[in-house]
Amino acid sequence: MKKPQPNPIETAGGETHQTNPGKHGCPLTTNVGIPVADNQNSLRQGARGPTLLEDFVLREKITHFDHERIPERIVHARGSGAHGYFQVYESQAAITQAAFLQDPSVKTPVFARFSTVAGGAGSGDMPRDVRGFAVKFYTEEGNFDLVGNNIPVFFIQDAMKFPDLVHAVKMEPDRGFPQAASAHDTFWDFVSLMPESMHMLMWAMSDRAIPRSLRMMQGFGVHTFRMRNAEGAWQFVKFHWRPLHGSASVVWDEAVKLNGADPDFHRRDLWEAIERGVFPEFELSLQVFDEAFADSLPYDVLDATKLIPEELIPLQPIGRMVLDRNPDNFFAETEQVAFCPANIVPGIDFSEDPLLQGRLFSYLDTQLSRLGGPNFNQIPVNAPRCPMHNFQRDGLRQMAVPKGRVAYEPNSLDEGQGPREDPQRGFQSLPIPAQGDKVRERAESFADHYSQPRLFWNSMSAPEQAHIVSAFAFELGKVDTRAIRKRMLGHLELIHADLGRRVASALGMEGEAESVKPARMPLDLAPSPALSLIAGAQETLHGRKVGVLLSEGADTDLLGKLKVLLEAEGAQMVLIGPRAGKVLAADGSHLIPDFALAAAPSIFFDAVVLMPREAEVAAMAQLAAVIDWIRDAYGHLKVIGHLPAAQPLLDKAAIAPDAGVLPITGADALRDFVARAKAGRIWAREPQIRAPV
Ligand code: HDE
Repeated sequence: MKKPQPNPIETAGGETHQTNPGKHGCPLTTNVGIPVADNQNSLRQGARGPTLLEDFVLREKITHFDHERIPERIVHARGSGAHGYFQVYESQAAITQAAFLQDPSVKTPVFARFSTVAGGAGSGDMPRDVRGFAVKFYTEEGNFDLVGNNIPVFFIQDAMKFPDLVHAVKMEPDRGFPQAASAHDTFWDFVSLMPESMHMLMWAMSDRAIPRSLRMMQGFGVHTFRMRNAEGAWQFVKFHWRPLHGSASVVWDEAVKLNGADPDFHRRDLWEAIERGVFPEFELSLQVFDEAFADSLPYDVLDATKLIPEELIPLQPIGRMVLDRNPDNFFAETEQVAFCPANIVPGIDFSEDPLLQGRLFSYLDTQLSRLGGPNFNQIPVNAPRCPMHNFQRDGLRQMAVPKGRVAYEPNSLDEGQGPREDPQRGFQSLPIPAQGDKVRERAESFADHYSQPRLFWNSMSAPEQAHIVSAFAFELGKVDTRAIRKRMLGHLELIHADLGRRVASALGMEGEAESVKPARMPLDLAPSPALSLIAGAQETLHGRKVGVLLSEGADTDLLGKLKVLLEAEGAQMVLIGPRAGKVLAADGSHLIPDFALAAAPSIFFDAVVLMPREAEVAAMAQLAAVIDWIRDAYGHLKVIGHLPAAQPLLDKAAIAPDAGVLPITGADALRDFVARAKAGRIWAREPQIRAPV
């Protein structure tokens, strides 16, 4: 028999090359374990002849490849996931019997997936959009999925409207654009005809819709749920996640540029933070209230377009989630994870929120087509980590091999070995009384659509209000149909006269608002300062990045000191050199920058430092990349530390000195820089550089 030969590939010149298979750990096989001798060439009749149908290795490989993609999620297609754990601070037995909320020593494994809503799986990370915030808790009593968003309210009140909402925001069906963007006619046409979406629109036009990092955004269960304790007593709850290292957003111009310079900005940030051991942490809190409180509100707690201000019902922190492990395989885990709001455990129950009720049906149904049949919970990322037994059988993609002749219950043939219901430990729905006629009707208590958007507007700081106005101006500015803009202006006026006037003036449409008659006149509810991200910002550099722009002749001593100071704050110093290669430092040593200037615009960093040598500055001032780097950092309101030698660069970038432009003249000045950078963006700079609207 002929010995198998390595695989020669002949070039046109007749020279024979060997493909280099690289090191290997084990034999390559087909999916049924048949060892593969040649993974370079298909089987053909003669070296230049036709390929043979008989080539089962090729056919299997290509067939598998052809089916590598599954239908992407119709919403939330673009997502990033991570593994971790959740730990309760102390027993919550008074509120709930949920097993994973009893023992502070128990670490419940979790898988979290963060997503945008409108774009496809390959879209960029930085559109103006709501972010999904979904967490699967693998508890000892089954999986609990908290499938929320980073905004506490939603566009619509009834599940019946969800397909319309999604069709309106997605690419317009005739032209196939825009991708991942709400700034187009169909979206604004729909929402302008749906007064109930006004509150969510205010949030979607706010900084919440352009988070700095998936690690730095809040999460919300949105709907009102119920919790029951072991005695059967129940209360309403709302779920809140808070990032323990602070919430933060980017500014719009930064988002636009990030989408171009690094469409994976959020995904990369999450992955790299976990790889570096800077684990994202989120605190879970509850708002707990009873029926009497719910009845006392001028709005309905079953209405997902409403929130309950923390000032009325404070958040009770109950535990912490730490995301400490990246997925091993993006497809197997992040793509195939199947969240389902209907996955709840004993101790937690639903409310009658008509949006939630529709979701209880939708997610299971979605997985049937997305994951190809009813056995998707056998996929490792979806499978419970506690035992599961039942008599469900067969179906497409069945992986288990059940034994025995009995697949039904009751039965007498399994001799008591098979699974049976357990009235004590089993899930019991709360006996909530229900009555009334069978109707298609929206409750009167859902009719107020303007009081909470007004509350939101009144709770924002001045920069946040300006951003909301700019966002409306941008989005409506991209709407072609004038009547839609006018209709929206009418809603905005009702929300708040200032908001309406400022957006109208930004659009040059003063006095053109269509008069909108509300179903119910808005109330002036007390503002909720807790809703302002800027007012509540933590002073921290934890998990943030500081970019240092170097030149030849860099001062390694100063760099070393800065690095120590930043690392003490949990921040990362990133060196940017003129090119990717080594930089000769002033002391004769060589520095290897993390990035070349061309690959690392200042949008990647939370604060920046300019450390050029004097002799290099004149040449640097000629480089657009350097001036843009500095101008962007300034325009994005970042703290800029600079050696005095960098002054000509600041002058060329037309940067006026302010509280965030700090000369670095020695070690003390480095400390001042770090202290100022911790305090975050220089909001006072914004009106100087962008005309306020
Ligand atoms: Fe979803 N939603 N949704 N949704 N949703 C999906 O399920 C749906 C809603 C949310 O990372 C789909 O597996 C309906 C509110 C997140 O995999 C689908 C309604 C909130 C994710 C679906 C809503 C969400 C989804 C698409 C109105 C915040 C991504 C793929 C009744 C509380 C989860 C899938 C992940 C995904 C339906 C409204 C959050 C089609 C019918 C409100 C975070 O089943």
